[in-house]
Amino acid sequence: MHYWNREAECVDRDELRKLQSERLVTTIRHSYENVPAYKHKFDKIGLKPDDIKGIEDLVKIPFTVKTDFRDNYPFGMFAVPMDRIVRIHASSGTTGKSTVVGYTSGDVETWAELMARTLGAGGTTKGDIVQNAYGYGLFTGGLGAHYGAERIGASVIPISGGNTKRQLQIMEDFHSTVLCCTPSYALMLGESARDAQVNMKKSSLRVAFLGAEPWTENMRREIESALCVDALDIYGLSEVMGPGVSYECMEKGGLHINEDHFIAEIINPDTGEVLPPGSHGELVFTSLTKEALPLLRYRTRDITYIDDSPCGCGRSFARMHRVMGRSDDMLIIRGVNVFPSQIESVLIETEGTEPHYLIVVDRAPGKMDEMEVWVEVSPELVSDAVRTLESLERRIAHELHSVLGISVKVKLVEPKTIARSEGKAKRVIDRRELNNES
Ligand code: DLL
Repeated sequence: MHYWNREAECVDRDELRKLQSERLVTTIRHSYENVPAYKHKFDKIGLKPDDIKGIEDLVKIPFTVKTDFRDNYPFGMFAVPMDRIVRIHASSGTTGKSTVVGYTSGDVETWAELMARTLGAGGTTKGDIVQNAYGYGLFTGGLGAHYGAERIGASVIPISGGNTKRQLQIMEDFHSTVLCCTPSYALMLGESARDAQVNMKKSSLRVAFLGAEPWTENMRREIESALCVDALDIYGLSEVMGPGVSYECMEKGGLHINEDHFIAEIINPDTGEVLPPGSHGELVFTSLTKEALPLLRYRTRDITYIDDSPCGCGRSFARMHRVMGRSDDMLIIRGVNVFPSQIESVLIETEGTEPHYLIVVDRAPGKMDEMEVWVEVSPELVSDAVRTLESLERRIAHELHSVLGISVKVKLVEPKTIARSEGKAKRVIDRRELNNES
């Protein structure tokens, strides 16, 4: 039998609302009493924890945003003493400072349960062999999927990302039945399998749990046919927990939100106004059970809509449509969050370059994302030896790699070749065409 917590996932929606209200009240008190940043926000508008009596009072609570993490870097958002923290993860922040998140042992337990639900919704059982190609490390993907698979009792192969040839070899030799990785990596594995003439129809692989970056229905079709699997979308973000926030079932009609642990809202990103179910807008989460890092109305910047109609699978949790875009300028390159401001800060500190640059992102069919940064060199440098220019290129690429954690191609261009703009500068050309379909 595959893992399925029916009691939680098929809960009656009236009961769910009651549970959310109770848990919200506890979370508010915990946040107010233990996180000065939250207390400060409440006090500033004269809001008392007692004013929040249930979910109907949610709108009174001020939003939390990514910069709150930066302002309280590294551990200021934690609501428990460090001796209760058993795990720390981090993801990129807007200015190069990471967003740091912490977990108590209770939080790690909850995370494992929610990831078990996620993998269970695609039919994972303890008999499965899970090839976990999400990166292990500060990124939440690797350990998140790992603990979920272990919770089910499946056999986990902690292979982490990269080394495609080896991935395919292990997949064949170990008879992996489940794959966890980013959708772009799944595409690449599919392409490499085809090139190496691996017959995926004969492979044991059955299902893939893909997330950490936006993808499309077209990509789903390609991955499903290249790898001969069901490809399911999984969503999450470090601040909320990591993967396991929402997950697709085999109906493939949107991602069920783990509503007994998180309240989701959709707001107008410009005004902050809460929008009714079915409206497109920015996704906002409030955590209900988190101990180390309670999150109150956290603005994800992810654009989607919520469908609370019943699903054919029997789960009663509302579904979010696959993420359709972001309301800020964050790029996700091979699953890694990248802000143009991080690139800008590297260029500003590099002598010999002008503050004019262009970021070009592309993804050839079946290939991984590529990022190229075009940088104008200073007029004085143009006449210099090719060697000087090459070394400048290498220096910038090296610096960008150490700041972003991914490799980037750098192309030096002549002065005044990057188009100037009078309005908002267009710094990014994203050719991945993710937004042309839903
Ligand atoms: O990407 C957590 C994760 C790991 C999710 C593995 C799924 C699988 P962060 O690095 O903090 O956390 O990045 C969070 O990634 O706000 C979205 O913009 C984007 N994202 C995550 N999952 C999806 C998805 C992990 N399924 C940011 N579709 C989020 C589209 C996604 N975007």
